Amino acid sequence: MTKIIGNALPNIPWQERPEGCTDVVWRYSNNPVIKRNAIPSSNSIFNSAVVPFEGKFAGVFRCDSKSRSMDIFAGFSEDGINWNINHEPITFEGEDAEILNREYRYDPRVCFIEDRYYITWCNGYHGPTIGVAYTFDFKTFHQLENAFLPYNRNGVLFPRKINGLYGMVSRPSDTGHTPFGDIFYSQSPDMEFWGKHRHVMSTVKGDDSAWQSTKIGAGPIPIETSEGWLMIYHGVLNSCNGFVYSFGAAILDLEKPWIVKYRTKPYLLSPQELYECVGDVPNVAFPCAALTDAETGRIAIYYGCADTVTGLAFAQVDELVEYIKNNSL
Ligand code: BMA
Repeated sequence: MTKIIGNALPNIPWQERPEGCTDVVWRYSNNPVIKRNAIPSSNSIFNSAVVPFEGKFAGVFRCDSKSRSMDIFAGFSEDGINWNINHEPITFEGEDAEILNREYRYDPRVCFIEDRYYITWCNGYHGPTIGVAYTFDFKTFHQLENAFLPYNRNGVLFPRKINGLYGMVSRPSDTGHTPFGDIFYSQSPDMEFWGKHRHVMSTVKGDDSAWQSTKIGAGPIPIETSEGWLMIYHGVLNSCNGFVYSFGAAILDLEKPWIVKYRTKPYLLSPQELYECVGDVPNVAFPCAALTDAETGRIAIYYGCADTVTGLAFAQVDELVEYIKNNSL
């Protein structure tokens, strides 16, 4: 039986798999949990990240405004389902005005490492790259150097040092709606200088696993388990109506996370419900966070739906890992 290596989270949001459902990942019946207009200025709230915080929950949310600018906002919740999102975006402190200058910010991830919460996001700096900051309290945020040169997206930290170095996966890309993209692993002694880059995995060519044939990108912070790092990631198919974003999962080696042990051939969840198929960008299921309870093996996945609202889905770690192994490419 696969175990999550981590903390218990007795108040994890949870709903049992619905009767008659055979899927390994199932949706919350009251989706979406965050509506597009949850704050007065927002056009849409999606691709957002949540963590346990002081016995409750906190998060960083992508709220696109009604002028269609993209920024990230802190928010808080008693139960992980009902959220109070600040009406003003996060302002960052830091050493260098050049780096603090805001072009745009989107698709945040939040990762607790050692004593603080690190935030990574897609940060505009002459094109998209990976911004990095930390906070202790979700009130004051300290911005560090951008991790990489442009162009890059989907920078996702690992929750502990591996072989003495911080680890991050990312997806080198281009300035636009990138028609390619593989996942790479990078390492850092100090969260500012990143190197020792390793290729993790590529798209799948042909129609063997078409949902991940155009580009792939890491989603939530990888979950440490007794079988390896459980990495939930999105994959993109290019249809005659444009990109379709689904998600699957891989198991990576614990000490060498660039080694892929298993990787799902079928998707785990694809856009099928109305709120995933209809919105500003139709047919997008884009996971950015997962809560876990090491005691029960429960996983709650937060994902952006149609670039408009935020949904919640659930899985049980032992079932999920078993499924990944039995349905691996
Ligand atoms: C990607 C990012 C995501 C978005 C997706 C689908 O390139 O911009 O934020 O969810 O496209 O539009």
